[in-house]
Amino acid sequence: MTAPKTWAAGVPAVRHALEYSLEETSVRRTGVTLLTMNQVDGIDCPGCAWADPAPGHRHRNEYCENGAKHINDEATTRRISADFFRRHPVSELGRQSDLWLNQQGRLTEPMVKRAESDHYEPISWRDAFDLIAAELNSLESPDEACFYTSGRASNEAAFVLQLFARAFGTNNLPDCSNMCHESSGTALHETLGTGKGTVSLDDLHHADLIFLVGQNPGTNHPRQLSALEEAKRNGARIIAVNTLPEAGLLRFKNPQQARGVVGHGTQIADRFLHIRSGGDLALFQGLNRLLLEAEDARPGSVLDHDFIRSSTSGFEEFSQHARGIGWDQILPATGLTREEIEGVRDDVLRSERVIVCWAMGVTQHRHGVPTVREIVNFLLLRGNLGRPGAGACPVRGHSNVQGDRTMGIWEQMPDSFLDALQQVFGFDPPRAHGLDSVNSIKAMQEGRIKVFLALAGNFVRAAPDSTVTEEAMRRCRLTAHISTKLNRSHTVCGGTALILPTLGRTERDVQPCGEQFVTVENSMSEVHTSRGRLEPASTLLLSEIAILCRLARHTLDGKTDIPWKQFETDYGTIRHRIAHVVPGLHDFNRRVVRPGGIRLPNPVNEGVFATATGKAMFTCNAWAMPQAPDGHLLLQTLRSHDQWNTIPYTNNDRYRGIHGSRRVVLVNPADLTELGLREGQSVDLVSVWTDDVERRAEGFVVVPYPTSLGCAAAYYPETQVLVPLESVAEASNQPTSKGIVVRLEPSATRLDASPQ
Ligand SMILES: Nc1nc2c(c(=O)[nH]1)N[C@H]1C(S)=C(S)[C@@H](COP(=O)(O)OP(=O)(O)OC[C@H]3O[C@@H](n4cnc5c(=O)[nH]c(N)nc54)[C@H](O)[C@@H]3O)O[C@H]1N2
Ligand SMILES: Nc1nc2c(c(=O)[nH]1)N[C@H]1C(S)=C(S)[C@@H](COP(=O)(O)OP(=O)(O)OC[C@H]3O[C@@H](n4cnc5c(=O)[nH]c(N)nc54)[C@H](O)[C@@H]3O)O[C@H]1N2
Ligand code: SF4
Ligand SMILES: [Mo]
Repeated sequence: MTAPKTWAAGVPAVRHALEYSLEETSVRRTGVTLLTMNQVDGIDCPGCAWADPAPGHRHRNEYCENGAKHINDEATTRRISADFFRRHPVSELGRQSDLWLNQQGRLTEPMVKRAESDHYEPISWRDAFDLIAAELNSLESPDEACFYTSGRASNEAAFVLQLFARAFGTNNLPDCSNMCHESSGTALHETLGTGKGTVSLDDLHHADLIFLVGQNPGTNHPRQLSALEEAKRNGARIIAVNTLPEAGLLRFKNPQQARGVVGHGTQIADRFLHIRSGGDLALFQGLNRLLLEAEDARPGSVLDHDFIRSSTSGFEEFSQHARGIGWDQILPATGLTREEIEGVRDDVLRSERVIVCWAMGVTQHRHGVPTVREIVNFLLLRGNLGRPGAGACPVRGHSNVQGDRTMGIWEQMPDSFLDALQQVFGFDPPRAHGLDSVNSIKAMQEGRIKVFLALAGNFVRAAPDSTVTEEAMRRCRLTAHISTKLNRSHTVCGGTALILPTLGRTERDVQPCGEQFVTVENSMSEVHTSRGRLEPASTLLLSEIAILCRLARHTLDGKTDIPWKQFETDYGTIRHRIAHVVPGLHDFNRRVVRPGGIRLPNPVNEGVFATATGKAMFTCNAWAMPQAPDGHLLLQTLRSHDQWNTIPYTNNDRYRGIHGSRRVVLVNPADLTELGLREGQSVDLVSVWTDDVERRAEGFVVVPYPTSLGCAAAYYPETQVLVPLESVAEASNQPTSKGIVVRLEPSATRLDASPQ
């Protein structure tokens, strides 16, 4: 272990990215992919959903260290052949680590594992489609199938998948967003009438004050740091709210600019609030109370009365409720002093334009929805919505997670979308809401879901309660994964299991009508193209769209008039239909190829609030303070600097000074003393839940770390086993990957045994 870093990016970051790329791929492939990454007409980074600067303002190297790692993880020259599966039975693969499975390289041909066998064996594409179609058509109801999507899928693939699922007859469309920003979507829909953020990159550049709440941009959205640096040059102040002093929140050395490469870099956060786990609701409640009191003291000078009157509802009730929350509630819940919160109020009062950014440190708590609602209250008070330099910025994870939702990947799409599908395609889409991720697992457990098909992702590792989830998955009659790389979900098989290998985003996609591109939507609602450049990893790969269209043809067999064959040969024909279904994408084919693409309109920015009251809604949110009983801690499960979600790339976490192991638990030194634990000790993490089932993750090394008091941190997905399936956020049903009550027990596991 070394001391945690107090700065992010700069030269070592670029060097690490290149070291990783040279190890994984040939020099030429690395160069081709990186130079076209995030350029107009190039490959959209398959990493996070951060937006690109406007065309003409992009650097030659418009990517970050982690973007380079993600792209090279896909562009690896390692291959998994049929022989690999002959050598490795599924039972053995199931014992390998997530890191090892990913390191084996790209999947190259369709494989099947039949009920009586412990091996995957080759299968032709045609037989694979027949097999899935036969299973689907033998179901008693279409609702016995579910179709999972991970946010890397393109708009076109996502649209085709939901169309297939709905034409088949179900809205069972769980997705990774159920586990990611569902709490944001739920709260924003209710209060603003849209599930999306309201700001652009340009807004960030021109804000006076930016909050970064529960997010780690240095690792998870590195180019956000460039935007923050620009905002600071324009005079913005930045307030970071986090349970950990993350490297990227403190200092940033911009590798794209000479002054970032030498010197001390930019101090990003002007104010750092070292908050208790789950204290953000109370923080914004305290802040809102202070703003109301400042208005009392100087009437007419603090709140935006015009905006409140014309555009909001519920202010009076909210105002009364907010004044009733006492400092004896706010201070213990946040772990902050009153002076610290008053300091934030003063920053707010000095700022005309305020943006709040947030991510998993907010959404993955039991009270994630009320926390986002309270952030909205905060923005409404001073009219920080719908005008330049101000607004709500839920920072999205996967590169196209937002686009997938726009395309209809949601178990509860509104009737207006279903009506449009009906009009364009001439079939009756099912209207009853389908199953989300957690409810799909419950349905598998109960034998109500029999077929599971995934478009990308690693569902069994992304979902909570590993033991329960894996058992549920094994109860399915058929599991099928459209994937680029091997992961644990391929080893947790239903009666029959299929691997359907596909092109990655880096690869050239040639169809009978010529070379195709796809489109994606970033966190700021900009829809643009992505065009692969590399030769496909294998000649047997099909594109995601080809796989889905052929599956739809085999399954539906003439039951609809949907032109699946045409869709497969020319993706422009899919976009042509999307243009008639999705508001804001009219004339999609022509507009999307323009440099920079299309910015989808956000009704909030036009003063339109599609809420129950037709206005932006103030809400009254009950105060909450997550608490662990004596001898316990609140655990957050988070990402290291060297992983993509469920997939570790190495066992290091450079910015946090951790090397060589992921089975570590970060604990405040004062908590260690109180718990009688010491640095380097091996402990088991045991979570506590109402059902009395013991959930245990074995063999973690204790690392003293400046987390806030009472809060521990360990990596996901290794800690997934600890999160009870029943432990979900109120109203959004999102698993609580943060704020899990655990105790640390001295471990009986030998450290070198390195369990899964
Ligand atoms: N390199 C890389 N980039 C990624 C990903 C990846 O795996 N690797 N994943 C992508 C995806 S899908 C997503 S959703 C995003 C996730 O991006 P993040 O939300 O940044 O992801 P986490 O690693 O979960 O980090 C949560 C952050 O919130 C803080 N936190 C935890 N609990 C609390 C709390 O109660 N209050 C406050 N204020 N802070 C808290 C943690 O200390 C940490 O800094 O990243 C995307 N980008
Ligand atoms: N405990 C805990 N659990 C969490 C979280 C947490 O913070 N803590 N975070 C949650 C969040 S925010 C998210 S988004 C989910 C992530 O959940 P997922 O999106 O399901 O997981 P990933 O790890 O991103 O999926 C990686 C796999 O996607 C496949 N893949 C990669 N690229 C492509 C492609 O181009 N096409 C296809 N077809 N396949 C591809 C590869 O096979 C790879 O192994 O996990 C959630 N679960
Ligand atoms: S910030 Fe996100 S989208 Fe941009 S290069 Fe890095 S990983 Fe890719
Ligand atoms: Mo995510």
